[in-house]
Amino acid sequence: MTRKVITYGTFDTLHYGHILLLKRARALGDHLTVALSSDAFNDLKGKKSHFTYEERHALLSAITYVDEIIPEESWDQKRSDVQTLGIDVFTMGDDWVGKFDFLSDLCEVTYLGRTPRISSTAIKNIHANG
Ligand code: C2G
Repeated sequence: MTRKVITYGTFDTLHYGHILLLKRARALGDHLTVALSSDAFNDLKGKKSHFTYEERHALLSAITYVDEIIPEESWDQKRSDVQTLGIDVFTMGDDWVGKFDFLSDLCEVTYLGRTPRISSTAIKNIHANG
């Protein structure tokens, strides 16, 4: 019986914090789906990503821990994603701790420690300042 895991995010300027999150998420089961924030949803989140959805998708597709990628287009799709995809475990970095506990009637909900001292924002600042 395949134990399916899902996680959500923008994954802009992919970095080792993302990789460590995806590695640990995948280790929670046998299959990892990443719901990748669309460019339009990033606007809703107030996030301007450096790379487009297509570019971010291409990077994630190269990661061995990622088995499937779906678009994240709204805040409200998580419940239907979990049900439709038969998800057993929902996981996010712990900057989101508690925010998605409402899913716990459908699946396990777990939060993984964020990797310190690296973020897409910091990388963009390095890039901007040369
Ligand atoms: N992350 C991490 N360590 C970092 C940076 C990010 O573990 N140094 C994790 C975040 O906690 C998140 C994932 O990597 O679980 C993706 O990070 P973002 O792309 O910043 O995701 P976010 O914009 O928080 O999107 O519906 C949920 C949202 O789409 C989450």
